[in-house]
Amino acid sequence: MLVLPAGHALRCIVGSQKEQTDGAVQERVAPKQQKPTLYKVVLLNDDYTTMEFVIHVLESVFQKSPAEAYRVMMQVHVNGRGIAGVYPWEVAETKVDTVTSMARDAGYPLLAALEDE
Ligand code: TYC
Repeated sequence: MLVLPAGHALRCIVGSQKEQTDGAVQERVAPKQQKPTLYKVVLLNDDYTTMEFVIHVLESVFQKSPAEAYRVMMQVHVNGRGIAGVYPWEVAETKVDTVTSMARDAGYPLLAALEDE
């Protein structure tokens, strides 16, 4: 039996079943789920985290180019929030944890959150 964590993206595991018919073996394979459910990692604005630090996070954690990191940082600064990246659940959750610990280590209140696609 395959046990997955609650809310895991991989919900469609049926496995393969074999049926014996007159010596012929028929195989039925459940179609694999094509796309995992994706989640947005959202950065939230605050008045204390420096722009340089947010750019550094976007480049190092979300693999943004310097120009794209600046664009996303300004989007958050002006609109209050912005999308840093879109990932499967476990990757997105790890990115949020990484951003949070980088920010706390540096003494900033920067917040990152997860959002359904
Ligand atoms: N508003 C911050 C400032 O003026 C910059 C900032 C941008 C902070 C994006 C957080 O997610 C953020 N220093």
